[in-house]
Amino acid sequence: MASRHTLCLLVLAAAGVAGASTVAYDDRALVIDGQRRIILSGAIHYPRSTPEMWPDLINKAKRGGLNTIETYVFWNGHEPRRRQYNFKGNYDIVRFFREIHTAGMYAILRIGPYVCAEWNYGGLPAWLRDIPGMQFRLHNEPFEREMETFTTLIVNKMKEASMFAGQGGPIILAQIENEYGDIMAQLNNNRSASQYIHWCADMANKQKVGVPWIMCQQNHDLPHNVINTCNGFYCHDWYPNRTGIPKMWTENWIGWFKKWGLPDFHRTTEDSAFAVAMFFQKRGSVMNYYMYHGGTNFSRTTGGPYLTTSYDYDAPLDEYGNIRQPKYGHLKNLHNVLLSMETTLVHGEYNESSYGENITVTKYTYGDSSVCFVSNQLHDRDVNVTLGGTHLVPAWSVSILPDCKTVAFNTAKIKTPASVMVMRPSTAEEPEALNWSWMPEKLRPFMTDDCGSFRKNQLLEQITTSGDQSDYLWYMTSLEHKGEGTYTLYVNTTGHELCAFVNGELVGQKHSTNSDYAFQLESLAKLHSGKNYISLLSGTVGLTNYGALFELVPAGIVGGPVKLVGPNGTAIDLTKNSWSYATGLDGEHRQIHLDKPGNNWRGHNEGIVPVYRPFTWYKTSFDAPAGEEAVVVDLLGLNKGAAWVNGNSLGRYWPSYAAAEMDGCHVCDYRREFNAAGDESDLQCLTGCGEPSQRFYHVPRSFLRRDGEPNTLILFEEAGGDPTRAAFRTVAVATTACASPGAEVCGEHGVIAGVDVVRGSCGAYYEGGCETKAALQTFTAACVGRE
Ligand SMILES: *[C@@H]1O[C@H](CO)[C@@H](O)[C@H](O)[C@H]1NC(C)=O
Ligand SMILES: *[C@@H]1O[C@H](CO)[C@@H](O)[C@H](O)[C@H]1NC(C)=O
Ligand SMILES: *[C@@H]1O[C@H](CO)[C@@H](O)[C@H](O)[C@H]1NC(C)=O
Ligand SMILES: *[C@@H]1O[C@H](CO)[C@@H](O)[C@H](O)[C@H]1NC(C)=O
Ligand SMILES: *[C@@H]1O[C@H](CO)[C@@H](O)[C@H](O)[C@H]1NC(C)=O
Ligand SMILES: *[C@@H]1O[C@H](CO)[C@@H](O)[C@H](O)[C@H]1NC(C)=O
Ligand SMILES: *[C@@H]1O[C@H](CO)[C@@H](O)[C@H](O)[C@H]1NC(C)=O
Ligand SMILES: *[C@@H]1O[C@H](CO)[C@@H](O)[C@H](O)[C@H]1NC(C)=O
Ligand SMILES: CC(=O)N[C@H]1CO[C@H](CO)[C@@H](O)[C@@H]1O
Repeated sequence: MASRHTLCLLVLAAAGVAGASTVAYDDRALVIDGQRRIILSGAIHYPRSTPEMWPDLINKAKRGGLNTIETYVFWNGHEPRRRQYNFKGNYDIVRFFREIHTAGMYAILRIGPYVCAEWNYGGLPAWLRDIPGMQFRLHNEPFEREMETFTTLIVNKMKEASMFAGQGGPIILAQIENEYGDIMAQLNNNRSASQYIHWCADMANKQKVGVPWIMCQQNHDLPHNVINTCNGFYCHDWYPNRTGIPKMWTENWIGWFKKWGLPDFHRTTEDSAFAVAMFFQKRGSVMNYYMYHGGTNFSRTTGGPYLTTSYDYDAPLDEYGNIRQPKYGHLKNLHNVLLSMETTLVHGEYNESSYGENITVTKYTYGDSSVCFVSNQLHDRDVNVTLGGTHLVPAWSVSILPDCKTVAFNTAKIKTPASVMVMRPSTAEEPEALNWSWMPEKLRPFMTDDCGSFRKNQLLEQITTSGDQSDYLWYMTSLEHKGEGTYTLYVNTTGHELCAFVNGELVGQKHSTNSDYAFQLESLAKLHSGKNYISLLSGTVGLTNYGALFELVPAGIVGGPVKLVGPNGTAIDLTKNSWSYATGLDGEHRQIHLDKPGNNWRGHNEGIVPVYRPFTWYKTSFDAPAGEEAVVVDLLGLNKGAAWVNGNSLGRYWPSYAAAEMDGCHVCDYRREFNAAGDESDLQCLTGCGEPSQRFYHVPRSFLRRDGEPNTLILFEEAGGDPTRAAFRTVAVATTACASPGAEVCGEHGVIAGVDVVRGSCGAYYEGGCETKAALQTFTAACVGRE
């Protein structure tokens, strides 16, 4: 039985790589070369890792039992300025699809080009706003022209590289727009929105890509020439709103993203498997994990509003590309069971029967083979179900019986041991302290209102003014004052952070919280007789990426008010003053992060660097840690800023921002509907409460020089921190306990009850054994009784 299935899979896999394929569909499945197929896919966003990481990530996905890789396409990464394109490095999209092809996998191309994705502006370039008459994602010529130009460019690139299935390439599905149904609802099904979504479908179909076009979350007003798909934590109760199209799940949210100030989200392995099994129990046939590898990287343009630099997502492959157990292994086992039943699932006659409230048995029958699913959706009760024997089905779980007699898989019974991530010093000994040099950010030019690029008697919106070419925008003004006076300065801003300088002195610094971007800064302002200068530096931490008309969500000191209020109540309103504007910091314009010669770094080898000094650049050199393990830099002690290694952006850092303490940090029960998007009281399985939202920052190996040449780390610290505690570490993955299949080594609440040594097959990733008794004793002594 098993060997027949293995053979069958090999033949199908070979068919997937060789030559041109046709892709069609019917009400059950995608039909590739005339055969209905089950698609098990995982999202990997190419810019969130490096080209050097891609083959390993893709191959791990394949070994995890997937046959398809999915990605969005990131417009503002590819076209940062109008008609100036970037397809290099981690934006080399054709290379990414070639890697998928080389691995013998299928691909799903989700062009959008609006992608949401917790990505700056949802992937739309900020320069779009400068085009007259522009309305994002509605029926208007300026938007549609730009969208069509970019979509055509991507399609043509893929065609030139023969990446579509009909050309012998891996792409079997393409997506246009993204979750627009939700936006139409927010716009009350406005006519312009309806015209737009139909235009999108027609424009896409004109591209002649030879594979079906999909639209996710388009449950209403669905154009006739696209397939509607589901996104969510669960999609078993969702059905496509048309006959003749298969049930597809484009985003199975396997975890969740993190914002500054929030702890880590975890979706349990049991519940993740439950959702997948339920989907296939209820006639699903195409499923994609969002994310399979979330990745790192958020440079300025890649992070969404207030998102951490890590986009780990609790995915089966962690931020660094390491296998996260037991999630990876448990889902792999599930994939293998599902694929072993492929023919019966996509052809079988479907019969569902209830065995009591929330207990469902589904039987697929095809010829003389039948496969069964038994689901128990009760939250608190295990049940015995009789089906060719009696089977205990735990609460909130699904059992799969490939012969309708024996249970091959239960979603709540994990046989894969867990892994833990260990951050190790980069050398065997504690690393030698790094030698730092430093340089102040040149603020002086901005401490008067003389050097701006233009003036206006108005407080302007930040994105319009800066074009998002920098996180920072200066608002500078001056006023005459008679005699000395002590005032309170009030500035209202829509976020995300603000620094106030009065006559060259920093008087106040404040930032938004993750739930509320608008705030008021209040600080002391001492005026002297004569001319006084007020300079306000506004900063963004990623732009809004979601919602109807999200391009109208403002940033910066839009309209203020900005005023000075004296103790006697006298108020000086500066809102309509003459404000002078400048985008970006001096150090950004001079590209200090590239470490060009001629910069006046101070204090090298003198051991004196100022700490807790705002607006300071720091530089150090370091040796690349030996080995192949992922490298991180621990930035504990720093406050907020940005980091670069050898000129490569590591993204924004903010280790001073601790995650909130929440009830959900102390409770985790998989037997319930998971919801990370819900209100706080509903959250569970959180970790890292009270700790920095992000302390470790990924340094991809390809950023490092290997031949013993020194590497350079440059930090821009804007709020004042201590770089002397920074250190490089490598990330090791350790297995906590290794259970032989079926054995339950772990005791209650994840306490290690015993340590065993297993040869050969403890989860497919683990090979070999442990040879000496001493090792076993050491592990036993160190581990038993611990969590
Ligand atoms: C649709 O919404 C857009 C954006 O709010 C608006 O400009 C337009 O007038 C609306 N059209 C209709 C027909 O309501
Ligand atoms: C799809 O949904 C819409 C809105 O709920 C409904 O009007 C329409 O009848 C549905 N179509 C099908 C084929 O189910
Ligand atoms: C579906 O299964 C139930 C329970 O086993 C059975 O009574 C019924 O006849 C089946 N229906 C069909 C159409 O096979
Ligand atoms: C069955 O499931 C539904 C939907 O989740 C839930 O509302 C209901 O309370 C469940 N019934 C029982 C007996 O648990
Ligand atoms: C299921 O059946 C087994 C064996 O008959 C029995 O020991 C167990 O208590 C039953 N469990 C439940 C939840 O009914
Ligand atoms: C009110 O207070 C301001 C600031 O201290 C001072 O400059 C001003 O002269 C005061 N006005 C009156 C009428 O006292
Ligand atoms: C400015 O912020 C304060 C404090 O949040 C608020 O009370 C006030 O209404 C705001 N003013 C305006 C004009 O928004
Ligand atoms: C730091 O500088 C001191 C003094 O020049 C030197 O002895 C030491 O090796 C340096 N450390 C590193 C890590 O470069
Ligand atoms: C770690 C990483 O991949 N960083 C990248 C983030 O994105 C920017 C802009 O595309 C790249 O320059 C970085 O290399």
